[in-house]
Amino acid sequence: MIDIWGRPTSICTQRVLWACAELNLEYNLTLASATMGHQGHISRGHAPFGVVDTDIYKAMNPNRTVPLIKDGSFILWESNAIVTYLAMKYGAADLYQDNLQILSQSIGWMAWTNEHLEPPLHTFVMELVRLAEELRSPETVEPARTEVENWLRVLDEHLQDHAYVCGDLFTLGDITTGASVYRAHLFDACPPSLSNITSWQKRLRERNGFLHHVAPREFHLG
Ligand SMILES: N[C@@H](CCC(=O)N[C@@H](CS)C(=O)NCC(=O)O)C(=O)O
Repeated sequence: MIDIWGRPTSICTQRVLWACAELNLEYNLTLASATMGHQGHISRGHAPFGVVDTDIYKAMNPNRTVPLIKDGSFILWESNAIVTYLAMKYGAADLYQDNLQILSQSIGWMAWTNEHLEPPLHTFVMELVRLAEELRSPETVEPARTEVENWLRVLDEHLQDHAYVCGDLFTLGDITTGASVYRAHLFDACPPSLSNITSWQKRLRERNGFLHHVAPREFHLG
């Protein structure tokens, strides 16, 4: 049984939970966060899940962020590293066809997502949903939208010749990239003209891990 600390509203936690679903891994999830709780963000006066502020947690993850996993005595933080570890240990055939080149390409798409999509998506979530009104900077939203759209055009062109980000088969690269692009859709930042992305997202939406851990709108808009 793998122990996971995180929260369902965290896109990084969603990646790990989706990977567990793909691999049929059993896990125990401890809700943890310094900024979000059952009702929403702390800037609106809501209580956070906590846990991350304890010394025990800091000893496992000095960043005090989520997600974090413990597999036996092995502790790991940083969501894409966790997804990669789980794939390599429990699902090399399922999540990258046991192929070093496909694994490396997947890691490339995961890094691409963190580098290019996540910063502007974070702006959407904070500025349009989570922050209390008086703490918002509305002028940051449109530049974020332009940035997301520009990078999604790169992905759409790539998907012209590929059913999934690394070729004809689903990989761990689709987990990280797919969850973030879904979030972009929810914020109307993925133009319908990007039809290759639309077809790819439709394929991802058939997967149980996506349906349970990423699809619920309240995980992104709540
Ligand atoms: N690059 C890290 C980011 C970790 C991170 O910043 N996680 C966010 C949630 S997505 C977090 O911990 N937010 C503060 C909190 O919930 O206390 C990863 O992928 O794991």
